[in-house]
Amino acid sequence: MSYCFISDLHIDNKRDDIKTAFFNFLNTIALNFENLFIIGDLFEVWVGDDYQDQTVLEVIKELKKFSANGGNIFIMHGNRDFLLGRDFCDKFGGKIIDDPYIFEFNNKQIYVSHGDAFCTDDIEYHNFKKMVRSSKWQENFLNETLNKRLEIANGLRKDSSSLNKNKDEYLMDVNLSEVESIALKESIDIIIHGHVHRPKIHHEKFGTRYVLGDWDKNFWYLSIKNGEFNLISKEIK
Ligand SMILES: [Mn+2]
Repeated sequence: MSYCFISDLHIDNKRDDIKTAFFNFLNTIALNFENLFIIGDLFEVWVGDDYQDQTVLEVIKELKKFSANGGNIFIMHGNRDFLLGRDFCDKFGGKIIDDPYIFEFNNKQIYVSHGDAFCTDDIEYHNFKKMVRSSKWQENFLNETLNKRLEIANGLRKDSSSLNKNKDEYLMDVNLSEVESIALKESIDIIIHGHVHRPKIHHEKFGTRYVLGDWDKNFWYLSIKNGEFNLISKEIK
């Protein structure tokens, strides 16, 4: 079995370069893998599966091509696109997976998460997450008109970026004791996550933690093929 992991593309209609890099990736590198895992923040924002601009339609088309070639697509929610739903995934035959997603590979327990759940020092963010992940909030939000939802999402985005500006660096990274305690509790050997935009391979007490990078000047993916793990980055031209 071969697996490819990506996260934090933050696609929106302002970054054509990233969209294009993603489509190139899907039509070349990704074809070498049976399973493509997009583990959060494929999109910069998601206000409901009924929102479809040109960018969204193109993404659906390219993902559909990938599954038509026999590839499996797994989608995990990120902190920005947590409203991605089954309607969206059905359009290209993708499957939504829970965060965390745990699977066994070569007798190793692999724990896959977007990564925001590890950042427990950022209490403000976790209170916000608790609110927007409640079914009540989501139901109310999705009942608003599309324009109203876009307006609310814009407001939330501005709030969070101004809050984050004043936050200490450590708040924006994982809390290592949280990571260790989860790994211990679930007997995990390998953790794969994104979110923090600090791509790196960490050798922790429990095993290895692969942190994916966000797509910006470079794109990042974790390749699991022939039993080997490789965190790879290439320039976006
Ligand atoms: Mn994120």
